[in-house]
Amino acid sequence: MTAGTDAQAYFDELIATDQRVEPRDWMPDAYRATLIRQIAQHAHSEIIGMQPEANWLTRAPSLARKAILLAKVQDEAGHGLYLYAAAETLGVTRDELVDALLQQRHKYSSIFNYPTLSWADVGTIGWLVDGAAIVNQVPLTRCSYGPYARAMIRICKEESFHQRQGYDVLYTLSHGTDAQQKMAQESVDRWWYPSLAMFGPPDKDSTHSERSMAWGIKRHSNDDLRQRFVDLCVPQAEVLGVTLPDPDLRWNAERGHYDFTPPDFAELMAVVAGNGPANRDRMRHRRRAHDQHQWVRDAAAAYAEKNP
Ligand code: BYC
Repeated sequence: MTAGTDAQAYFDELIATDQRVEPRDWMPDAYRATLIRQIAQHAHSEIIGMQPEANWLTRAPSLARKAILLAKVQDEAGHGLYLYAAAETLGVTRDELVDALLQQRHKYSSIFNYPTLSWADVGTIGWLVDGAAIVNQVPLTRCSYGPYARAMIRICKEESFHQRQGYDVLYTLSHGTDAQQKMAQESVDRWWYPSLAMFGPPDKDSTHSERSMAWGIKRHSNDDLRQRFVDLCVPQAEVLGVTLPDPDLRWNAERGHYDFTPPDFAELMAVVAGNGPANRDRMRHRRRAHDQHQWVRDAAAAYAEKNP
């Protein structure tokens, strides 16, 4: 359908009746731009997000742990590829998206700008970072844009497996020797607030939430999802035997939720602006990998040309 009153009415009807918008459908330019922005940021996060865990591949404590971690990191590459493919259905090319990341015109999740200092960080990333991603992304399986919603179904299934492997690593450490318990606790202490910051700025400062929710792209606000995540983590931390590093964390019977200290949003904005502990390393590594693998892209293009 082409642009015009009918096309707009059809789009409005799809959104109002909670149906899916598909690539063939007319959509407002701002809806398309918002989706490209969010899906691309998500894809870049998966690709950059391979680095912190890959740092421990050569030092995994057993063959089984190494094989599991290798599979997880490869899944993340796969998630990036599904998501780039979903973004491409909106009329943008893979090259444009990759360029936008390399030239830092696009963002990726703040969380991947923190370093992985111990083996326990592999467990904590699975538990908290994949855990936060799942809370954020399960509602995106009902996103109004069909290709993104469908990619999310598959990604969330794999991430729930990732989350359990992280939980298992941490559970083993927190029920191990004193040194292992200390390592698990120290890791949780470092990752708690950056994980809470993954949900984005507080609702009052969120640029896109209101419009994205009206379009059925986002289904819940940043603060609502952050609260849901805290409520889920508290009982899990008890089973793990680790403490969440917030002295003000307590059940509020009136609200039916845990009260908690929000993350430092000034730190979030500084990390997003490029000044986190590992931003420069992450981008340097990504650019180097991109350059070193130019030959793969050239070979694939030459093969495609010879075999139309
Ligand atoms: N980090 O208006 P707002 C994974 C930006 S990876 C960086 O609230 P929105 C995994 C935001 O983009 C999964 N930037 O934005 C991989 C916006 O900037 P622009 C990652 C952030 O879009 C490997 C501005 O701040 N998941 O699971 O309504 C290993 C204002 O924010 C952040 C996704 O990407 C941040 N934390 O809501 C392990 C989920 N927060 O674009 C695990 C998909 C905000 O105006 N994305 N910004 O320049 C989303 O759900 C939403 O985009 C967000 C932000 C909730 C992140």
